[in-house]
Amino acid sequence: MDLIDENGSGALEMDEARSVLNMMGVHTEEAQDVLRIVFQDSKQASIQAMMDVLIGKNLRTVDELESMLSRIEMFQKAFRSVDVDGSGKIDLKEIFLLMDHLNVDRGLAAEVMSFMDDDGSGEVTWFEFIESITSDEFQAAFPSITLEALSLIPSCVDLNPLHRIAKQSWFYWFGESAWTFGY
Ligand SMILES: [Ca+2]
Ligand SMILES: [Ca+2]
Repeated sequence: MDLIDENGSGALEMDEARSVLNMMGVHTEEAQDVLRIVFQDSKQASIQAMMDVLIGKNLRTVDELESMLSRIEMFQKAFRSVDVDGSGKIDLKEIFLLMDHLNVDRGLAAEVMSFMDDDGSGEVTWFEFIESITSDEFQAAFPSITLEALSLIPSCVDLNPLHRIAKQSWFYWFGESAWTFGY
């Protein structure tokens, strides 16, 4: 699943482009300016086109852009780690797991969920995730749930129930030695 380019067209729709800018730390008026330019003659845009504007208008340096791009990778990694079952959305169960990982009181899970789940669908989409994590209000309310902390959560493999069952079977079949092979 490509989180950024959901329909795999290679080009970004307006809301996808806005979320990319959001991840890169380009917000509000600055983001509006970039989007206006990039979408002037087209209904779609590429990340490259947005970077060209940021550089062309001297809004960012090349070095800054590099670290901005690595932030996008952090967002993707964080989302994939939290979305344990790979459904493309985060449910309450997965919020519980994330709170356990960050040592945050599970009692706050419902609050975190209702903050992140902007449309009240019961699940947090990729866009809702970005909107929350980049929001000052969210950071003020849940200071330990940061992009940095989330991106350090180990890959979902360890949490995946199927993988855990597989682990138990290996242990059953091969005993202690299974662990020494890195399973
Ligand atoms: Ca999920
Ligand atoms: Ca939702």
